Amino acid sequence: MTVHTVPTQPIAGQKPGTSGLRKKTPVFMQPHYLENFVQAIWNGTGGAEGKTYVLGGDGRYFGDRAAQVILRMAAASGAKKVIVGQNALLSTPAASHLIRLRGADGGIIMSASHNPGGPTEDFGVKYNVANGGPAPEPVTEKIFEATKALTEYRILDAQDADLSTPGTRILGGMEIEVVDPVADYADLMRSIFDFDKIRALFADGFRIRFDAMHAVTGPYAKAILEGELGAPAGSVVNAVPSPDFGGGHPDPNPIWAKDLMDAMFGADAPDFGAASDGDGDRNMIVGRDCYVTPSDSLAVLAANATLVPAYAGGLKGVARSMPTSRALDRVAESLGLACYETPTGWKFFGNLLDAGKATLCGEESAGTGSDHVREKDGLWAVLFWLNLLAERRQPVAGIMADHWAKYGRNYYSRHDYEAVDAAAAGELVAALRGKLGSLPGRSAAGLRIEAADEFAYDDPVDGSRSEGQGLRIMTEGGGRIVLRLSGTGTEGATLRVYLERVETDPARMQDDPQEALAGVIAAAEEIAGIRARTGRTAPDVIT
Ligand code: VG1
Ligand code: CO
Repeated sequence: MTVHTVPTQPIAGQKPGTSGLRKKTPVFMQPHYLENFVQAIWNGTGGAEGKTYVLGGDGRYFGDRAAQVILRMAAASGAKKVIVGQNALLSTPAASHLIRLRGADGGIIMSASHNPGGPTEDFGVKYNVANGGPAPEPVTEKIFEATKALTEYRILDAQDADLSTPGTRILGGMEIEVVDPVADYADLMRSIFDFDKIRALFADGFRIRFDAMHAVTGPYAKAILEGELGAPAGSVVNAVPSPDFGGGHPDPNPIWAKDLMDAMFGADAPDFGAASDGDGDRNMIVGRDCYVTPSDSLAVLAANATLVPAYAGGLKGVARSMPTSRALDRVAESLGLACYETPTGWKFFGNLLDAGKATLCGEESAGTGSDHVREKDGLWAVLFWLNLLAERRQPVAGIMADHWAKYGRNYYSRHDYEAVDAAAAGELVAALRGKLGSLPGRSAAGLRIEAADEFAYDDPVDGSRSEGQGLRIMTEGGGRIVLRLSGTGTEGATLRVYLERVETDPARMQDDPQEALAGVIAAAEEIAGIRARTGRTAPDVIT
């Protein structure tokens, strides 16, 4: 087997975003595109020589081909070993766990997460570091710098490695260990939750519908929920990962998981519904006639954490991304816990988890997780809910009502304007940034603005500073408007507008968040001129 050193040139735009490098699949399939980025990962992280990596992905189109390229490149650069999920499948949290469990130097996850997959949809590559978490900004910065200085990449000339059965193979001088993607992850879940209690819940007739959205969580949910915990066969739907996610959009929210919403709000609804995304790190929670927003779910998990064996001793602290609602802060305050506010993206939680400053973290985009891995974890969140339902034996709606009565309710919604003209979106943000200083003291749509700024984060562990992390406008009565541009889209710009308002009077709580937020929505429009600047009359997706 020969090692080829292939001359190449830097390819513009290989800058990792919120979560790795994401592009349209045909872009990733262009000559040298994937190879350049993988070589830049090695070059930006001190080389692959002697290293052990974990490799897997969410099963989307091109993942099987990309895995073979990455393996041949790892072998050509002298890696010692790559641990690969069978058929190149690993959910993101399972990959994170495997890196930690095996003490690997890092890992590559082939996924564009909640973005659709297929020949004309999206593909992505993310590099995780030795703690199991997404590479932090200083590392992604080095990788990006390396993409700009490439002159060659190294790749082995070899047949495809057999990834279809567990076992050890040799590729050049490198060992490939193909592992069952589920087994180690299932062990970890067993060590965190009270499986006996959850089994008893199902034995009493509790019904769940878990929608794997044709994505990677299917095999995990089947094995754990149906196989081990005794949920009736058929509780997990859309359980077979498909390269284009059954033509769907594997983003677990009320829009893209509409089937699940219909089932949970229909006649004879199950007791509990859940879904996860393409790579299995997101979760959606819905009770019978009761959708739980991700921000509320995070707050409920924090408030009930001691019901779960692994967290019975209490939490060290909690953290949320800046746009996530402040429902978590209320729980933290009442429990006397530190509550950290980080920029969007899981990479910012890693240091807090490593330093033991936080146990539980979450984002408004349906991501929750804890210090058991260094990624958000969809199925973990579902098992957490099941554990607390098994303890409390109350409907989800009852748990939410109790929670709001005790802590108040943070009405919350995110309005997304997708594939907006990138220049127009940039101008919108620039114009708003320019007038932030003049907003405090003024009113918009009858709401008094108390403060406005652009969020920057000083990491309390390594001292690094991340600027330009979203524009925040605080209104009277604990309301908030946040605007930022997405870092995971692959077409034009996606403008995210996050809206929040607090209600502490149970007598004034209402059901529909859009109605409860009408004033804040009007204020956002008046302040930012979204319609005029984007040419849109309404958001594309409201969650
Ligand atoms: C989005 C979410 C963010 C999440 C990221 C990755 O980023 O807002 O909270 O961490 O996706 O999630 P952005 O930059 O588009 O707003 V996943 O499940 O796609 O890895
Ligand atoms: Co994801």
